[in-house]
Amino acid sequence: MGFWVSAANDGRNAAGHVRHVLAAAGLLLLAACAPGGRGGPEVGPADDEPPIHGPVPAVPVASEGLAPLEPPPNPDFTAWLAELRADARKQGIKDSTLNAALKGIRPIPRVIELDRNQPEFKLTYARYMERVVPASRIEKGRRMLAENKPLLQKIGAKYGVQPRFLVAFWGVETDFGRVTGGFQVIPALATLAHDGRRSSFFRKELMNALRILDEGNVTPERMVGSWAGAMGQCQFMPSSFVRFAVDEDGDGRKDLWGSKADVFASAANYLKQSGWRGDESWGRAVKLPKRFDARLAGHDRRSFKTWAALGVRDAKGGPLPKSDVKAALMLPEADGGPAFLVTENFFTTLKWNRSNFYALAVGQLADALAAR
Ligand SMILES: [Ca+2]
Repeated sequence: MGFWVSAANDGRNAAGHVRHVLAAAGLLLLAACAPGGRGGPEVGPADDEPPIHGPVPAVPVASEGLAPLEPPPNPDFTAWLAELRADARKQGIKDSTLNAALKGIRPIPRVIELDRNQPEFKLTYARYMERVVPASRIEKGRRMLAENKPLLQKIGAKYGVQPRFLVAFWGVETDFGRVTGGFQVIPALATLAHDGRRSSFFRKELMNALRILDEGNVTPERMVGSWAGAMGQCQFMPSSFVRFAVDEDGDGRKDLWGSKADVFASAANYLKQSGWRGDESWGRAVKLPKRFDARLAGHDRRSFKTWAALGVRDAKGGPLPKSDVKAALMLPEADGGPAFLVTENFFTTLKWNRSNFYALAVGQLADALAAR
């Protein structure tokens, strides 16, 4: 899913780094879609559009690697495509699907440009939150929650994911289905798979995308997404689509572009399979005592009781709940700034998108949707 802006590169591991490098390209796409910057296949968001994110499947970095940065020479695209096609056919994908999906496709130079020019940058936490959870998004999210209430409640109960979280993911990913990316996914993934930088990762995603077409879920024309192939209203990468997408409305197609039932259920299924706890929230803002040892922050879980004994208070300075629920201390800014105690659903959100900022945005948007 989303290869878009995420500024919280906590550097935990190389896979996270890949994700963040990929995610960083989002700003460029946003810039590319600014008025006047439009051209080629993009029909993306305006330049003031908050960034979009999404789950990204694990990248086996050791074998894929970020290096070498200079791509090895690739065969001519047409020859490469013929070989890919033969491989897809061997894997059981129908000729009719391959004809429809691959006929006449060409590499998209813009995709290479976006993949190559990923700046090192960092948004501050405050700036990130302004962009991802503006007041307008909270307002719209409340409206969406109300308008889709029966459907969300049904799906929420079935999968064990609270409706406010489903709406929060939907809002942060695509502004509730409004901005789903403007690239044809097959040519975009073919461009990246043919290119030398992360060929094997994107080739697998391309095969999964062909499989999705082969199942008749969507036509190649309607299969649009981000420049790196994150698709539909919840920005699933093809591998996530194959693993988690659901035909909830029962029309025989998993339609993550046009069916809200399929979108909500697929997101809920992803979260459920990743360990979501439907009877817990995600965490809360807290206040630290003066001269607090910031080295206690990180992924180590301690009970709320233990945190209270360490002097942590709720955000307004009151006592923490006397609870045995385990939480980790998250300090999104290096020095000072806000502090949060986060519980298991926060870490499940990191499986969707490995960015602390992202997970804090989803949690706080979900809270804002519930508060009136
Ligand atoms: Ca369906």
